Amino acid sequence: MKFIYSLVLVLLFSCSETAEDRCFSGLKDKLTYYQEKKPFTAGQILENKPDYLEIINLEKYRSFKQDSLESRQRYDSDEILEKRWKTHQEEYKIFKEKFSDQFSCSHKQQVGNSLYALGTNDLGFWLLKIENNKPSAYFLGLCFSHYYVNGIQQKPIINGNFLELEGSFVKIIKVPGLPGYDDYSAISDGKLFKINLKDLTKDSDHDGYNDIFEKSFGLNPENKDTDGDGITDFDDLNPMFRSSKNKFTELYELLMPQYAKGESDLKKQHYTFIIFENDCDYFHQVSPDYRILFISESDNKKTYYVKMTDVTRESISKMKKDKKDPDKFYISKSGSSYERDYAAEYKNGKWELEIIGGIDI
Ligand SMILES: [Ca+2]
Ligand SMILES: [Ca+2]
Ligand SMILES: [Ca+2]
Repeated sequence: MKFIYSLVLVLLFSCSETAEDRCFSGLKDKLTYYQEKKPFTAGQILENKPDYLEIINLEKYRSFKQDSLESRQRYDSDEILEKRWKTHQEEYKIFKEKFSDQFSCSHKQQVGNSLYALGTNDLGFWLLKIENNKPSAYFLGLCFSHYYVNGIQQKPIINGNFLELEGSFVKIIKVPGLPGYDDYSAISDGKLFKINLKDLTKDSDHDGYNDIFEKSFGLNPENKDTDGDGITDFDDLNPMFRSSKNKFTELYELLMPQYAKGESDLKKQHYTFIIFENDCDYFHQVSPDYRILFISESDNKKTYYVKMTDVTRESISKMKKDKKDPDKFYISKSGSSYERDYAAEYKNGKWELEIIGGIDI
């Protein structure tokens, strides 16, 4: 009985926060301080590694330093770089086409009827596969902040039933004066990251996203329609939440970044998401032109992957009410190189935005 009682209390407590609290800044806001996360040790990375990942210590290997110097080719002349870029474009043309140019690709390999490559985008590493003309991408769930995959692999990446990638454990080094720009240094070299293809390609709800992707970002791997709005996760531009229309969702839609590509191109980009860290219900209800995912502002509601990996590039703040005018609000948006502060006024069913401040870096 005591247990039930405390459970009820916890539920009451957690439900007491309203949309009002989550969307508007005010007295109830807790002060949060930005805290630089202490980098993991090799031991901590091992302790927290995903279950499906096997890590083998190699005796002969390319070090992080050697690999990052050679594979980035930063000292080559423009001419050589351009030539190499053209060769690469030609070699990976089929991946560029099939995956609508969403990944940077490497380590192409033909196995029977299937063509594989390693893909990288803002979210992380993916195994790309083209079989019978059909493209599939499988998220690896290895965070950039811990795992470095060598640019030059000594062996083919598919070995029997396994994906095998040589690399290192790394930590992020923040570059002073360059926010959002991360550099890395090795904490332990000579690793082989090995994942069974069966575990990697598992898609329990058959919606097109592997379980590892869904778990990493907080979608439901057992239900192909996470938010129950009738659109499957793979086709839903806002797969976590049901979209709705009201004046505050309209304000968030106005402030979301705009992209030049046509709507149909963006709809085809099933593996490209803009990620917002925001708990506001109105923001969650937007109807975007491109794929979005939300991360909770509170650390204990984040998945391990997004807690460890910085995947947000854009952010939009809570709203602040004007003290006198009930139709006036203050809100700001920012990216890695800018911040804009707006006064937003709701007049005759429309928002009028005025820039009232900001910075460019
Ligand atoms: Ca799935
Ligand atoms: Ca849905
Ligand atoms: Ca939805």
